[in-house]
Amino acid sequence: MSELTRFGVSLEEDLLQAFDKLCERRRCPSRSEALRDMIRKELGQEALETGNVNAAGVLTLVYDHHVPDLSHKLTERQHDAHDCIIATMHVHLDHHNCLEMLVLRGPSHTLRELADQLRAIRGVKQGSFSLTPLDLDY
Ligand code: NI
Repeated sequence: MSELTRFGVSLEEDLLQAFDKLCERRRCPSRSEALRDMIRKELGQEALETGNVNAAGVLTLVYDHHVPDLSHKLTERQHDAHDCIIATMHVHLDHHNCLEMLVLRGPSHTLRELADQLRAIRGVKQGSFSLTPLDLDY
C-alpha cells in the first residue's frame, strides 16, 4: 500500500449530509475510510466492465429438482467448468426446491458466461451472481 495523500473535496451541503448519514448507517470509522472504500468499489466495477480480469464470484441458484433432467444438466455443466468452481454447497430447501451456491474463481468473462449458462437452464427459478475483482492492489 502506498503513502497517504491528503486532498480537498468540495461538496454541496445536502450531498455531504447524505454521505455522512450513509457513513453512520454503515458504521464507517471516518469519511476518509468510506471514501476509500467507495473509490475501490468503483475502480473494481470499472475493471470488471472494461476488461477480462482475474475474479472471484458467487452464484446462487434455486431450482426444482423434480424438473426432468435438470439436476443432470446442472451437474454436467459444472463438471465441464471444474477448473473455475472451487466450492459448492447444496441445500434441500423443501420437498421441491434446492439451493445451490457455487464459489468461482477465474477470468471474469469466463465466470460471467458460466453463470449465464447455468441460470439459463430450463427449470432454474432464481439465479443471483456477484463478481469481485482480485489482484487490484490498492
Ligand atoms: Ni436438493
